[in-house]
Amino acid sequence: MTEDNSLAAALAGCQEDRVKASIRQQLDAGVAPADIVAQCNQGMVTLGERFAAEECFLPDLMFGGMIMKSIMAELEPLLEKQQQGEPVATAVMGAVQNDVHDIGKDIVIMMLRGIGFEVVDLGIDVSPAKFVEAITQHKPHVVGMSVLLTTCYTAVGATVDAIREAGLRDGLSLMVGGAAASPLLSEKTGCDFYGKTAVDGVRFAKQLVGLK
Ligand code: B12
Repeated sequence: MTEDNSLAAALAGCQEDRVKASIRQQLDAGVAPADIVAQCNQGMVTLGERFAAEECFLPDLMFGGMIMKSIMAELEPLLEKQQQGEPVATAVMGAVQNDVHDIGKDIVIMMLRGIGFEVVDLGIDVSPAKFVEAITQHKPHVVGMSVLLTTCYTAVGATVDAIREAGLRDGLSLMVGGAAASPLLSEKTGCDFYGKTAVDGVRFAKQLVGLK
């Protein structure tokens, strides 16, 4: 059997030194930072599968998360800033109530900022009331909810309902993403868009404000 020497495999195995060496090597070879992020996403998915199969445990998820965060800190300044000057539009993003996973949400934020959006990051475990408060204050074009736990499905619906009840739904676009999200969840909860990846979310946001 041949050994998998990929970056994704190194991250899925929480092999920090191998992850760092691979990233350095790829950056030196001119690989685009966004491609490196995509390989890391795959590694995190595999790490989750190993956790579900009891091949690794919670401390491994935590360590994997820490490695991924340090990768993002390194790559963020390298992701091409395509838009300078005044923000082109505003977005509000958060991980829904009871969900503390923030790596994917932060990638979406990083990419939206890269195309010139001003992004209000509400963080993790964001209650419906907090989303409503931020929408009232910042008047965003788009709101993004991140959900990685199936137990948090109801939090997506509760957030959409709270936004509607506050009279803020008209003219506002709602997108949902994260490992537990799906087109069905988006449809059932009354969102406008489901994004499988951060790139999908950015494409949706771009098209909303007429950016090419
Ligand atoms: C790392 C990790 C953790 C870390 C999180 C660290 C952090 N700071 O985020 C810690 C250790 C805290 C953790 C805790 C738990 N976790 Co966890 N975790 C993961 C893991 C391995 C990786 C998540 C990740 O960062 N992926 C990488 C990012 C880049 O991917 P992503 O978030 O999906 O985001 C991408 C897209 O989805 C998209 N996206 C994300 N958000 C949005 C939003 C919008 C609007 C758009 C358009 C796109 C978008 O963009 C990103 C890039 O393309 C996943 C496995 C998986 N398959 O996701 C399990 C996983 C999500 N966790 C799981 C579980 C069970 C838990 C715990 C309950 C474990 C426990 N027993 O305590 C707790 C729950 C804590 C809580 N209340 O939230 C399960 C969930 C199962 C389920 N069906 O609900 C998973 C799927 C693992 C598994 N296979 O069992 N976890």
